[in-house]
Amino acid sequence: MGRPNAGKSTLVNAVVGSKVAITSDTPQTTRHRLRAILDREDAQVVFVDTPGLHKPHDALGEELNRSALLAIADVDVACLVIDATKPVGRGDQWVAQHVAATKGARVLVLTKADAASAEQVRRQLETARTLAEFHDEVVVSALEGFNVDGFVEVVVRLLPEGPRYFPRDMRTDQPIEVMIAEFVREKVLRSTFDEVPHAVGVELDDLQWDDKADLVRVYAVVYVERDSQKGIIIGAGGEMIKRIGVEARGDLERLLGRHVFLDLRVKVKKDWRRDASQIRRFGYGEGL
Ligand SMILES: Nc1nc2c(ncn2[C@@H]2O[C@H](COP(=O)(O)OP(=O)(O)OP(=O)(O)O)[C@@H](O)[C@H]2O)c(=O)[nH]1
Ligand SMILES: [Mg+2]
Repeated sequence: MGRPNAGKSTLVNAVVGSKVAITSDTPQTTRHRLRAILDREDAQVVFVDTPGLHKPHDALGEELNRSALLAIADVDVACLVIDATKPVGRGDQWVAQHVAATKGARVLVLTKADAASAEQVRRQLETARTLAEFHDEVVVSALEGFNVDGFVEVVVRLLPEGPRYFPRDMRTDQPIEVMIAEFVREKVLRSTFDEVPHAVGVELDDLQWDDKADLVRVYAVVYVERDSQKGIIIGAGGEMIKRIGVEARGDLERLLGRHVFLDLRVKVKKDWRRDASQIRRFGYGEGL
């Protein structure tokens, strides 16, 4: 659990060693709870990545918070993720209250240590420790892989014994269609600024597996809320959407292990973030 942009999804990817969650500089990147599975000989750990808890401004924001709070209800270990580079504030306090209320163990995770000085890390830990009672604490850099193993060890030690819940080769519980739409959305987020990334929703129109050509044809629609946003995403002479497509295709080929033909369209769906049924259609919040 953590504020938007704290580094939760980056940490989850680092833990399982592959990209299961999308990440970006834009707060509220993650829009649904997702599971990432780490399988070892002695343990299987199911990490639950959640949307950042924040003060919601629309129906989408409310859904994101609801989905995060539902996720924390039944975990064995709740991790409070704090960004080492940002002052601990009311947002963190609020998240910590929810972490403190869980029935399982609690771990304080200070991340982005690579971007903070030793002194900053020390002070940050001192403040963060007062937010709740923690069973353990750990400092990591998910981006540089610093102490990610240490984090996993802390979590494994706190887990109760139980069965393997997932097949040993399964990395995530997200359907492939959801991952494809999310990978496309990530590239849009990373190419746009201000209000635009928040107004973007991606829907998969069609997915065609062509075994003979060792190819997957992906037809996706990028939805925005205004004509002006559509113009920004398409860009002058279609430059922007072309670049988004090239970047997304690279990621999708790694994900699917095949050549990918990607057809991207941009459409306007006015004020979709206020529309609960549309939010669910995209699969955001608890819509999965
Ligand atoms: N320097 C540094 N940057 C990091 C680290 N971890 C994450 N980041 C960056 O922080 C930004 C946010 O990371 P995310 O993993 O998307 O954050 P999140 O907590 O999942 O955010 P939401 O999904 O919006 O709640 C991205 O630009 C990451 O590259 C880290 O260990 N070091
Ligand atoms: Mg995230």
